[in-house]
Amino acid sequence: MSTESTAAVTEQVEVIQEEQELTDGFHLVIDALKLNGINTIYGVPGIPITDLGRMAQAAGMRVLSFRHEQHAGNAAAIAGYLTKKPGICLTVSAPGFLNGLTALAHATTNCWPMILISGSSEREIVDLQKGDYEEMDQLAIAKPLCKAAYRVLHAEDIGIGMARAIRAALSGRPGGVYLDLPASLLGQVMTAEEGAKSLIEVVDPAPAQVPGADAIDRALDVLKQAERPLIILGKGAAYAQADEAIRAFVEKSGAPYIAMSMAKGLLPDDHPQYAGAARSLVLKESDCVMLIGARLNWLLSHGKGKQWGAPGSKKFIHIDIDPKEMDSNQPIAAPLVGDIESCVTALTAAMGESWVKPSSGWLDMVRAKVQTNMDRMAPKLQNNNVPMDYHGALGALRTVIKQRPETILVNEGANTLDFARSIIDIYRPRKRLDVGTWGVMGIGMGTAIAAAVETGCPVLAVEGDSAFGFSGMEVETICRYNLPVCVVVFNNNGIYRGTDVNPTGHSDPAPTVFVEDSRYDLMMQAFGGVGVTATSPDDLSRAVNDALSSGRPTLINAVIDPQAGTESGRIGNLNPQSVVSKK
Ligand code: ADP
Ligand code: TZD
Ligand code: MG
Repeated sequence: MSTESTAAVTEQVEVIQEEQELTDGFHLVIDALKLNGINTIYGVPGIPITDLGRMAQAAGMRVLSFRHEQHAGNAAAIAGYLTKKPGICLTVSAPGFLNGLTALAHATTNCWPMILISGSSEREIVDLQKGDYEEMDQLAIAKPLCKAAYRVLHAEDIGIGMARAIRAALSGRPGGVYLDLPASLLGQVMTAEEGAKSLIEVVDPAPAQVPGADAIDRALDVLKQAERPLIILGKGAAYAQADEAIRAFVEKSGAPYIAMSMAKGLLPDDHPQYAGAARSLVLKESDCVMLIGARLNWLLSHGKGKQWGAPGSKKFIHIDIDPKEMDSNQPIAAPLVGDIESCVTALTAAMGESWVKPSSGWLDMVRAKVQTNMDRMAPKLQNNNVPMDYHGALGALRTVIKQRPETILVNEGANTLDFARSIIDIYRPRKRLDVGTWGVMGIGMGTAIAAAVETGCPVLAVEGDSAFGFSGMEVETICRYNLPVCVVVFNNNGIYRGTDVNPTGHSDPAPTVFVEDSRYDLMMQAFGGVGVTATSPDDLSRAVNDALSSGRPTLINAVIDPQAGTESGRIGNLNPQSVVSKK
C-alpha cells in the first residue's frame, strides 16, 4: 500500500474509534455529579457500587469511606447544611440502603439537602420477588421518608435523574432525596458523545423567592406596633447563608433576639441584642415574636404554655420558604413567605431611615436579666472540681471556643448537649452542629468528619458517652483521613447519670449504666490517634488546646461525676409518668 493510502486507512480507523468512544452508567453518574459542582461522596462500598466509588476517586472526586452507612449519611446531611449543595451518600442495596435511610429522614426533617444514592437489585427479579441478592423495593420504602424519590432505568436518563434529584433537594424547603440506581444501569453503555449530551447542568436550583410588597408592609406594621418585640433565629436562617443581610435587619430593628441551637453564632453570642441568657423572660414578656427560619415545633413548646405568657398575648411574624409552615401551631399575624435573604433584605429596605427602635424600658429589662443570669453562672463555670461536673468541664471548653472561634463545635448527648448549648458561646455562623430537630443520638462522628472535610476548619466534638457510642467506630475513619477532629467524651458512666442500680439485686446493671471508668481514649490510640484522659477542667483545657493546635485526631476521655446529670437533661418533662410509683 502507498503511504498515502496507509494514511487514509489510519484516519478512517481513528474516525471509527472516535465515533465509538464509549461511556457507561458508572461514568455518567460521576460526570453528572461533577457537572453540577458536587465533588464529594460519603459512603460504604460493596455490590454494586464498589467500582463507582473507585472510579469517582479516579475522576478526582473526594470519596470518604465510612464504617457504617448511617454515619456516611449523617455526614452527607450536614454537608448539605454547610454548603447549600446536596450532600451525597452512596450505599449498597437493601441493608446498606436501610442503614442510610435514617440519615435521609433526618436530613428531610431538618430541611437539609441530601441525596442518598443506593445501588439496587434488578427490577425484573425484585418486582416478581424471585429472591435476588439483597432484594428490596427500595424506592417504595424510601418514598415516605424523604422529599422526593427517583429511579433511573436507562443510562440516557442518568442526567435527568440527577438533575431532578438536585433540584428537589435544593429548591423551596430543602430536604432529602432518594436516587435508586439498579446494578444493571451502571454497566449500560452509550457513546460518549450522546452521554455527554444527556447530562444536565441544573440552572438556578434554589431560585430566590421574593415576598410580596404587601406581606412586607404587613410584617413591618405588626413589628412597629410591638412594644416588646423578640426575634428568634433558627437554623433555616443559618442555612440560608444570608449572614450580612440578617445582621443588618436585626441591628436595624433594635429588637432583642435569641437563637435556636444551630443558629447560635449567626450573630455572635456576645452581641448586645442577644438575649439567650434571658430566654425565659423574653419568651414570656414579649408581645410580638418574629420567627426567622425557625419552626414553632416542640423545641419552642409549639408557641404555647406557661413559658409563652398569657394565651393570646403575642402576635407572630413568621419568615419561612414553605407556606405550609404558617399557622402550624399558632395563628401567624404576618406570614412572610420567601427565602430569608430576600425577605430580610426587603424588610430592611422598607424600614427606611426613620425606623424607631423598641423602647429603652424593654431593652433595659432584657439587658438587666441577661447580666444577672450571666453573673450568677460565672462562678460555676470557673470551678475546677474533681471529678468534673458539667459546668466546670464546659466552662473550660467555653474559653477554648472563645479563643478559637473558627472551631466548629459538634454536640450530642442529653446533659452534655443541653448544658453545652447554653454554656458555650458561638461567635460565627454555622459553627455549632448538633442533634437537630429530632434530637437524634449518633450524628457525632459523621457530622464531625463532614465538618472537617467540607470546611477545613478544626472540629471539637463534645459527646455524651452514650451519644458517642452510636458512631464511635468512625474514629478509625477520622484517623484514616487524618482529620483535625478533637472528640471529648463526657464520661459519666452512662445515660443521663451513671448511678442507677438494678432494683432486683440481679447482676445485670441498670439499663442506663455503662462499664464504669471506661477508657474511650484508648479507642483513638488503637488507630494511631492521640488518646488522653482528663480529670480536671485544667487538664481538659490543656488537652483540647493541644489537639486543636496540632490538628491531630484526638479523643479526650473527660471523667465526669456520675451523679452530676439529670434525667433526660432539660427535657425530662417529656417522659411519660407511670401511675405506679418508681421503685
Ligand atoms: P430550628 O430547629 O433552628 O428552630 P427549624 O429546622 O425548625 O429550625 O426551621 C428551619 C426552617 O427554615 C424550616 O421551616 C425551613 O422551611 C426554613 N428554611 C430553610 N431554608 C430557608 C430559606 N433559604 N429561606 C427561608 N426559609 C428557609
Ligand atoms: N436513640 C436515638 C437514635 N436517639 C435518642 N435521642 C435516643 C436513643 C434517646 N437518648 C436521648 O435522647 S439522649 C441519650 C439517649 C440514649 C443519651 C444520653 O446520654 P449521654 O449524655 O451519655 O449521651 P449525658 O451527658 O450522660 O446525659
Ligand atoms: Mg453520659
